[in-house]
Amino acid sequence: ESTRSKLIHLLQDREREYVSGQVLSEALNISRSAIWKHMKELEKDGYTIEAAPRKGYRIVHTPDKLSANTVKWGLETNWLGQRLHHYSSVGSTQLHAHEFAQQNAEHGTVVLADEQTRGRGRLNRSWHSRKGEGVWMSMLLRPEIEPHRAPQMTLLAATVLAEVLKTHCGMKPQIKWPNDILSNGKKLAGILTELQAEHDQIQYIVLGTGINVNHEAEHFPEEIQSIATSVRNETGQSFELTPFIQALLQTFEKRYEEYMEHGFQRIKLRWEAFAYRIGERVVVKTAKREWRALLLGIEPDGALKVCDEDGKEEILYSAEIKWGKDEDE
Ligand code: BTX
Repeated sequence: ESTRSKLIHLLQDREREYVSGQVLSEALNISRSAIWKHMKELEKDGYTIEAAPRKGYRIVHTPDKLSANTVKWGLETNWLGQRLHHYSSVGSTQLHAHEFAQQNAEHGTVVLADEQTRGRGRLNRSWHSRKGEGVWMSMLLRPEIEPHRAPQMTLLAATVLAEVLKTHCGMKPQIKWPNDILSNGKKLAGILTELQAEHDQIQYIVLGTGINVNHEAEHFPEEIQSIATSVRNETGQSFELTPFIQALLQTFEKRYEEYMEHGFQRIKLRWEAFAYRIGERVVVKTAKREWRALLLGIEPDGALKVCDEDGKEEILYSAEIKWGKDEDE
């Protein structure tokens, strides 16, 4: 844990009370003038700090503003997000993460932006990423697994998103295989997993997540208004992005380690707890064809299992599922 985040912890533990420079300097093992410098940095990130002679320091206001510092301070992870880059506006956080990866950035590096002007989805689709209203984030991962297991990372990320939306926001999210997070059938978040592999080895994965948090319904572009939703839209409540992102990173790190240690089985169970439309009739679409099928569930490796109208079962590694309104798309 960095000195900064320890400092934030110390001040936040005694909410609204003064902590003396002496106490801070002893707890952190740095000089009182170094403490002063840290306080100035905190103010740059939007904290309001009160310094009173003989009493010490206290936080009067914690900023909602997203920055590398506000996310890192108080972040309880060992490796995920300990290297963190934040931008106010980018084309796509995915591209930045790929660049960092090629410059040998370490496992767990995170890229965040307030806004994306060219946010992307799968198959070159675009991802609307309005300024300050959502989590637009890419994580650089260097897992030691075989490339064919990379799609499991998408399912892992989906369970983490669903879990955090449930515990942090009190929602009942659903997962649509492989990568959509829905609420009441509308799209709340998406995941984009991009893999760089060579000689049958994963070099790195850039895992992008886009979550609509504080959008009002009319903030979405017209063409997706009927299919998109946000946390605020669903719960009637807005959420500060910083603690939400911290919860995501903390939960992701925990589940990732569980996956590395125990394999996909436990993730699968969690995934199934949130899975949507299992046992129901849907339309399945692949690059080659489109057909009606029964959604049976996922296989031990995360692949999708469906059954066509003649009772023939099939296992699919890449496909889209449609139902209801979007069946006719
Ligand atoms: P996807 O291909 O499953 O979904 C893309 C489709 O979703 C679009 O064609 C559109 O219909 C719809 N859509 C676009 N924007 C939104 C939105 N904000 N909310 C709901 N529906 C929308 C999903 O791809 C993967 C998205 C990953 C986004 C993250 S954000 C951080 C990172 N950077 C980046 O450029 N992409 C990822």
